[in-house]
Amino acid sequence: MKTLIKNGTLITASDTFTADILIEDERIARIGLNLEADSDHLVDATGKLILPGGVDPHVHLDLPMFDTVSSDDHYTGHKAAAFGGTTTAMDFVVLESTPSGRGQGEGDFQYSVGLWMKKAEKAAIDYSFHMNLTRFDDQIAKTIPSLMDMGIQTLKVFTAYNRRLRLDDGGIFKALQIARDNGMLVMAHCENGDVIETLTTQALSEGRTSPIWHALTRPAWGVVEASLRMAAMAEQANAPVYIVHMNAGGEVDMLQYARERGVKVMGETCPQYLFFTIDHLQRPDGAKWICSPPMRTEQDNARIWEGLTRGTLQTVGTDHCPFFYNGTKPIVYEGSEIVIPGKELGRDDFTKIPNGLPGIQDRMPILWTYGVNAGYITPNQFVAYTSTNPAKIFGLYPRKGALVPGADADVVIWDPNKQVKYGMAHSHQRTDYNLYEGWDLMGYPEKVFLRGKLIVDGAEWKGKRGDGKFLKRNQGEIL
Ligand code: DUC
Ligand code: ZN
Ligand code: ZN
Repeated sequence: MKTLIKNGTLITASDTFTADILIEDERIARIGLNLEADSDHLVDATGKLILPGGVDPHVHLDLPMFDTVSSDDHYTGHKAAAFGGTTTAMDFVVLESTPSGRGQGEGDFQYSVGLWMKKAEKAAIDYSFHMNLTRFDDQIAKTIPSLMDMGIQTLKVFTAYNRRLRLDDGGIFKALQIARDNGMLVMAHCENGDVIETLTTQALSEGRTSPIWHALTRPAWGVVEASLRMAAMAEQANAPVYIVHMNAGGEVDMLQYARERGVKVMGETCPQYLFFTIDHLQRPDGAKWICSPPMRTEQDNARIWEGLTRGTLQTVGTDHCPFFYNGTKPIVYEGSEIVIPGKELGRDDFTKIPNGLPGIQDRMPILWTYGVNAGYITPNQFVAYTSTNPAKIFGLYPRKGALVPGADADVVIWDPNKQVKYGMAHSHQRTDYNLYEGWDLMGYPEKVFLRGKLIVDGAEWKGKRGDGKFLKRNQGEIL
């Protein structure tokens, strides 16, 4: 099957030029001027932009949390992603123990990946996994490299969530060394677990239970300090590290400080840290903005923008981890009523509010209007942050994140003049609210191809469950 897209303006991470693209089956076959081919489909993209499909390096689909689960699964979350121009998503495997018991190392990894593979059978876009490294012992250490055989070359570590997800610094340091020796990459959630634990206990004992206390018990200095600590450990291990969801201005300062000294540290931010502040948690519906790390201040927003403008940061992911705001009231999704317990679980206690926000669909359209149109980043930086850089860092480039012959034909036709009053009316994220309700957008995906198949055509969904493929990843690049 051949599709010829004529006269579009191609935007890559480095160039902008007018050309035609010929797609043959699942790949880009040719790019050039005045291409002629007897194609099955001809698309006139005059006045439109052509982008490589977005790559979201950080999502949490079907993730059990507290007494519920994140409300998008590998079908609904992927469908929403596609409507926002994203054609590859990476989520995190929870490290479980085999039913026969703990400490089996490779067995636990295989078992856990198997559970996630099963969940992802309904995938609608391409996907891969990171492994949450939430325990560390000799057996685990020995078997970490076996993850590479499963196409997983990334380990996520946490400096917070004491006694649940956190590793001590010794474990993190050894994980960095193992990653270094095997061409793997450590991703780090940086907060200060001890400070959070102490402040949370104190807040609860003083009866402070409202959403704002979620932010007040997770101070910005904790992430600043933890990010610098992580960069310092990476340097001492001579390993690269990727810091997820950078949220504080001081954290970007630490990233810049470390990178200027040659430390192989890379940083990701997410749209919520560019637009929202701790004040949103003071609203009556403040629970909608509860995620970890929390929202900060306008000064932090500004410093993170500056990090994107200057290129201190490398990627924009989403940390998409949606929950219903009112999980007692059904919504209609694809014609069926659905309700999943959500933020109301923590009505009387902020520590019981499931942590996480929707954003997998919002990322590219919101960043285009409020990043590119607003003059913070160029269209090429937009492509770099949302597609090419994540593809490079996570070992998918140039199969993903590139408009070149031979690449997967994950192609977005983007209408830069399309005006949209954004919000629930446009959202396919399976939850009952959208953080960007009523925001005016200019520029929006018009058609989205996944490996040559048109899966989004305007407002029409043409994809289906099972269209998405698991991507075995190679060693990535250090940017
Ligand atoms: N933070 C969240 O808010 N949700 C999921 C995981 C995380 O780190
Ligand atoms: Zn995290
Ligand atoms: Zn996350």
